[in-house]
Amino acid sequence: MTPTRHFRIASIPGDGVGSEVVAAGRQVLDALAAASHGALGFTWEEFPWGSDYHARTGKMIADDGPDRLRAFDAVYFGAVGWPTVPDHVSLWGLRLRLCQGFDQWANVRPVHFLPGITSPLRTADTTPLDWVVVRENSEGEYGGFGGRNFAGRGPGGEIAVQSAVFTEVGCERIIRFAFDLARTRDRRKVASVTKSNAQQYGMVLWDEVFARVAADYPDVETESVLVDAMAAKFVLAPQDLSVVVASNLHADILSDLAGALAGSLGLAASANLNPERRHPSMFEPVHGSAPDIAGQGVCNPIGAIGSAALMLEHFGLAQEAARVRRAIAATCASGVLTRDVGGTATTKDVTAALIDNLAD
Ligand code: GGG
Repeated sequence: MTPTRHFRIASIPGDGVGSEVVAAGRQVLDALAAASHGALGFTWEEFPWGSDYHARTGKMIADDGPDRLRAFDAVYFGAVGWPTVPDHVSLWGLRLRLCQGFDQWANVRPVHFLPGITSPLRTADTTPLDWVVVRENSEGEYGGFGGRNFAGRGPGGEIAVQSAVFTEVGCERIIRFAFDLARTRDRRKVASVTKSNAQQYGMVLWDEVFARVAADYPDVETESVLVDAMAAKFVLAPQDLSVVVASNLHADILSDLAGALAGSLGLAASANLNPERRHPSMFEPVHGSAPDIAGQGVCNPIGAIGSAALMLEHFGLAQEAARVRRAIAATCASGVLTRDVGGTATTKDVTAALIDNLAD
C-alpha cells in the first residue's frame, strides 16, 4: 500500500559523529512510519559528501550535488569539519554552500530545559527556559567578502579584510520571521541583538529595520540588546527571553551558549529554512563533528532527533513532531543519558529507548 503521506529525504551524514546521529534520527523516523500502518512513509537517499569525499575528489560535494538535492522534500544533515581539511574549506564547501545556495535564510534554533537534564541555570526559582534563537543565515559576517594582501609589506605585514554584508531586504525578512514566530508563542517577545555601537553601518541598518518592523507588531514586546550584554542576560535573566534574533555570527555563538545552558550542545536542534519553499530546507543538530568522540558510539543523538522533529513540522506533521518531542522528554526523564549529560548510555541505547517511548 502506498503511504498517504510520503516524503523523500536526502541524508548527508558529513563528518565525524554526523554519521552516528543521522543514523539515529533516521531510525526514529522509520519507527514512526512503521507504526503508522502505511499512513506515513519516508524514502531516504544518502550522499557521501564531506571531508572523506574531499580526500578522494578535492571537493566537499559533487559538482551536481545541489541539483540532485533539489528533487527532495528536505535535507537531513549531520556535521561538517574534520582535521584533514581546513575548517573554512569544509564549512564553505558544504554547509554554507547548501544554506546559501538554497537560500535557507532562516536558521531556527529552539532551546529549552528537558526533564532529567542538569543545567547550570536550573535553580528552584528559575522559570523554565524556553527560547528560540533565530539566526540570519544568508549574509552578515558570513557574506564571504574580503581578501588578503601581502603586497610590498614584507614578512609579518600581511593584511586581511573580512567584510560583513547587511542588506535591508535580508534584515527585514529575518526580523519579520522572528516577529511572526513570536506571535505563535506564549510569550510574545522579540529581542534583537547587534553590536551597533561599534559596528556603525550594517548593524545600525539592522537596528533601524528592527524598529520599523516592530511598529507593525504592536502586540509583541521588544528589546534591542548589544551582543555582549545579551551573553550576560542568557546566564543572568533567561526567563526574560522568548525569541532572540541576531546576525549570522552572533546567533551562531549565542545558540551554542544557549545549548550549553540547557545542559549540553548535544541536545540542540536546528532548522535551516527556505521559508518560501522554493528550495529544500535542511535540518541538522547545532553541534559539529566532535572529532574527539567520533566513532566511539557515545555521542548524544538528541540534537539530531530534535532536528528530525523540526523536519516533521516542516512537512506539516505537527502531531508526529510532538510525539517525537514527548519521546525525547520521556527518555531524558528515565535517565537513559549519554555522557555529555552525565550518563553512561551509548548513542544506540538512547535511540532504542527513545523509539520505545514513541509508543507511549
Ligand atoms: N551541524 C552543524 C555543524 O556541522 N556545524 C559546524 C560548524 O562549524 N558550523 C559553523 C556554523 O554553523 O557557522
